[in-house]
Amino acid sequence: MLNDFDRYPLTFGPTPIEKLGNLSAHLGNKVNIFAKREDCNSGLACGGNKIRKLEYIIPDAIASGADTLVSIGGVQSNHTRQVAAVAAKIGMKCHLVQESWVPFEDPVYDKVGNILMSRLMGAKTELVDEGFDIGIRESWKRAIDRVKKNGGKPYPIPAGASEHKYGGLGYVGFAEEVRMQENKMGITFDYIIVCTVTGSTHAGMAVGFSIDDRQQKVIGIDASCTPKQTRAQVLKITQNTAEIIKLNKQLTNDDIVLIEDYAYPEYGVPSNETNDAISLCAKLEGMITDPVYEGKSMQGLIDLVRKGFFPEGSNILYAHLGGVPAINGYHKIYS
Ligand code: 5PA
Repeated sequence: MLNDFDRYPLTFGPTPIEKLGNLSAHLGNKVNIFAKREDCNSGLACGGNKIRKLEYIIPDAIASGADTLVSIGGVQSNHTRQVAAVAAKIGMKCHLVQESWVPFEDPVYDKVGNILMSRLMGAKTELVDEGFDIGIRESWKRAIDRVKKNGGKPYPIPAGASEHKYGGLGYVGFAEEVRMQENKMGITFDYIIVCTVTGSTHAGMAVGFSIDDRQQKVIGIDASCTPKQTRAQVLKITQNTAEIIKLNKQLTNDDIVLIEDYAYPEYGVPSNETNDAISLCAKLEGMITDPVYEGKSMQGLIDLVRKGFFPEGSNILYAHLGGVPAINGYHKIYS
């Protein structure tokens, strides 16, 4: 499906799938839970889902003759950290707009974790006092103009590398990779759990798993707390991605499964239940999830298992998309 597209290798190769046996047992062995470790996909600054997406975007950036990647996210954005790492690796400059998406007060929030790593990799980090929005932002447009004015050649990468023409391709590849691994393992995953915010991870999976009619088994757990906008963006990227890969199937709103119940109290702020899930998973599996994204999808997974959402005996694949560096900004919750 992806043979027509250039790919710039930034990952180690197929990510491992491991059984979360202790978590499955803790939940009564009614289902078999596995994790696909996208958080271990690359040596570039701890990796994560954006590295897989960027593999299909970077060839276009290089072909454009750009010298500066310009992107945007919250102060503790994982995405911007991964853009900074890729810029360093390919020898480009990097300008990051870091907006105040999260109302979390801590004196070190804008100094540790992701933003620290981005600075270490040479990115310019511009702090902007604007609230959360996954859409196209004025601050980002201004940053692109400023790079131009200063004689640079910007290559714009939107929030989460999502609303980019090639943003969905990486996770189409994820589905192809899972099918290959299923063949080797001799099992089939009945459900795939994914944390959804800017949408191209979920969208790519919906397209990729539609090949064997599993798009409605991709269960998006919303972490944006603005689910209407997130759902609309997932659908748009799904349809765009389906078109460019010439999928001969029409995917509609019914093909996007997005559960809204776990994003509270708001984007970037964990609930007590999210923190319980993070702690349970850490203690049982030694697997760390973060308070903004993966902790919420882990909470969703655990709650859905407890509620009997999945038929007994189901094989469930939890996509661990990365995000661990942000926990440093939230140290006061966990110390
Ligand atoms: C992010 C996103 P999508 O944005 O593709 O829906 O992915 C959600 C997601 N897990 C899931 C982790 C660890 C993530 O970092 N992060 C954003 C960021 O700025 O870091 C784009 C929001």
